Amino acid sequence: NKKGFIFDLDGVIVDTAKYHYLAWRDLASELGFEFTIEQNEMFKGVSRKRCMEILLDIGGITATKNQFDTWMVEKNVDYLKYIDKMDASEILPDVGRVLDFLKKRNIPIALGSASKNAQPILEKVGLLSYFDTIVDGNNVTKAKPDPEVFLLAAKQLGVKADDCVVFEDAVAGIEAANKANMVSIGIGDKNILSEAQYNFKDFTEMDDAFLNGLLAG
Ligand code: B16
Ligand code: MG
Repeated sequence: NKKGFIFDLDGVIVDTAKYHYLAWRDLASELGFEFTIEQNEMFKGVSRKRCMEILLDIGGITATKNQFDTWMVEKNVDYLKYIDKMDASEILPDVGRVLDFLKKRNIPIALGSASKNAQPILEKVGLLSYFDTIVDGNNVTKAKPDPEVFLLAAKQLGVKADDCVVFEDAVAGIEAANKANMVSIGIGDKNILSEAQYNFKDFTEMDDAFLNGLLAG
């Protein structure tokens, strides 16, 4: 069967979490409270709106709908300033090697991310042309752990869900991949991503033999 590969963005291809953190921290400080790097862990893989809700919770702030939307826009404008400076040097180790491996074999590749800024980020780091389709926060209504994002990616690749492989760094993303009946591969801490079918610290640990096994399986 034809296989398809789906990559999450933040934490798998690039570490945009550090820029999300700076932008949320700027907003928190403007609102008069501290937002720590530890608290930022909760924001990984989570939609922008949900992050905003959690941030206000942390600050003990009740916002009107108007304030909520204004602050969310403000955070994103700030975030875009950070990502504007990104380039290929920010691609995580060996992501390029794995993408090349798949491209050489004509394997369809999708992005499956919660971010609404996915396309400009891929453009900035020069990886956009690898992706046959991009499914992101602009295309889905249900956030991970709902499998919608990955199921839509499979559909757009023209590959059956069972024949897709997902690379994810967030617990909710692994859960979404499992619900979609896809092969789930955790990138990061295997104790945190314990529900993943396979675990790798990063792509430097994933060799061609493993990738060939996925293509054959
Ligand atoms: P944006 P992923 C996620 O990316 C981030 O991990 C998460 O922190 C962020 O809130 C979310 O994208 C939405 O991003 O504000 O750019 O729309 O891991 O799903 O690629
Ligand atoms: Mg992620």
